[in-house]
Amino acid sequence: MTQDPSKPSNRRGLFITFEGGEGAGKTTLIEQIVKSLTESGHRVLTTREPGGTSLGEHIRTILLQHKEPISPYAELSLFLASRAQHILEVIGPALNEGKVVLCDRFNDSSIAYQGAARSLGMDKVSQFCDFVSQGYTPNLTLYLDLDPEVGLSRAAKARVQDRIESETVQFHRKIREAYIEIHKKDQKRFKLVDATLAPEQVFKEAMTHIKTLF
Ligand code: Z5A
Repeated sequence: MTQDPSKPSNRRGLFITFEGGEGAGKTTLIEQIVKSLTESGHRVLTTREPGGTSLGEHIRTILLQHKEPISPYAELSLFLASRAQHILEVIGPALNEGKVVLCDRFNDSSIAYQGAARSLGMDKVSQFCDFVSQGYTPNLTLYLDLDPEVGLSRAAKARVQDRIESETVQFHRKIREAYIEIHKKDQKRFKLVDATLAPEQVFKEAMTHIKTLF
């Protein structure tokens, strides 16, 4: 029987997502991984959430720059809308073509930020994420664990704070606690990497997990 390539279960590529609080070092790590995997002959696609598509980038601007208060339910819906389009236009096709997809944030961000920090409920948000992501579960998630105060100060040095970054430290602490809870529940997929280490060490640790996928 011929397999339907549009089904996530028939995908040929690998889906790796990156999670962490502000300034944890995801962008820095992804750049190193792309270089390494490309040099080893893999076809790699990097993308990010919210964003990754034309619709997603519009949504990103609203989510990060909107000046009026946004309902937590509206906020979650916007992140999920961006994700649905991202899967349709970018993630699904790349996986079906056999690429290694490196995605900066995915479902676990919604569970930690909207589920825990915005108090919508981690289980509830997880159910919505499962519905919207249609079976596109990451093969591996690398979570960069860092004290939020250290991450926020790294991010502040790098650029101007956006709407979510400017939340209280308490808000960011809840996000870290949520990620650690996800790690405890799903240690096979969701790997914790110590983000206090120097970038080369973070990269080395990340690659030990990635190599198990090939
Ligand atoms: N969000 C959400 O609420 N719900 C959702 O479902 C999704 C997202 C998908 C997206 O912001 C926001 O949306 C985010 C979550 C929320 N919250 N906020 N704000 P974004 O994409 O603009 O930002 P980010 O994902 O938080 O990334 P970031 O702040 O740019 O951090 P990063 O990519 O993890 O870090 P970096 O740019 O690699 O490094 C930051 C600085 O630290 C930089 O100067 C580096 O040189 C330095 N760095 C990096 N690694 C190290 C190490 N190892 N040691 C020392 N210094 C380092």
